[in-house]
Amino acid sequence: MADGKLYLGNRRYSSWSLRGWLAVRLAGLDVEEIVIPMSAGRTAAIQAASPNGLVPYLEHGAARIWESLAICEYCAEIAPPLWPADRLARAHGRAISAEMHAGFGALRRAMPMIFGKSLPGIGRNDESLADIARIEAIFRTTRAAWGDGGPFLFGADFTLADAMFAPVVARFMTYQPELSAVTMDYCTAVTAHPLIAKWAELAAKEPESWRLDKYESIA
Ligand SMILES: N[C@@H](CCC(=O)N[C@@H](CS)C(=O)NCC(=O)O)C(=O)O
Repeated sequence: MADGKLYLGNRRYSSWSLRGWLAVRLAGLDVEEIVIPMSAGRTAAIQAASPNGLVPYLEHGAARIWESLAICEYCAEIAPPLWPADRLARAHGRAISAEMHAGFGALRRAMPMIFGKSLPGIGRNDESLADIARIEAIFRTTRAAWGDGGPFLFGADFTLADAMFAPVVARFMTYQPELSAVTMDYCTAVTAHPLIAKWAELAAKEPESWRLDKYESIA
């Protein structure tokens, strides 16, 4: 029997669910995944299941954890290598992850995650492009300081910082803004990660009836 439950939204749309799911899977927690199809507005079944009415939401043993970043930290206590071993690198990883968690609203609004869809050129405005420029600076400076030895932000290991930025990579693949070679290489590596490939496979299998016009009508 599993040790708990992880509540998620549609894999096609729920960027925060992707972050929580990556953390839980990277930590190797044995939890049942419950995917709740999202509505156009607030989803009654999500509000009924989760204390803050949002997904991801993790029940693991007696622990009850909502908010993707809190789920990441819980998973890192179980699997410490999910943050970099070096204290300065770890502090930087937490800073950029917190920045992701708190910000980039313009990018999120203009380019919502629609996993597997191709919408090149859509969603570009001054604010979303400014968010993209800041994200590219994060990728560039983090990889320059700590990325030697592998393709991810902190080198060979896919850390929680990579998990926090994985939905941004998915957006970049969908909307294809102009990106530097450093960002493109990073996006290629994240997309090829086995857990991202697994998420893509499961997203593609979701029923057509789960699709939401508010996202699918973006063109
Ligand atoms: N700050 C939250 C954001 C979570 C969030 O906004 N989740 C969305 C799905 S991506 C949600 O549950 N929306 C409610 C709904 O669709 O009913 C976190 O980091 O977990």
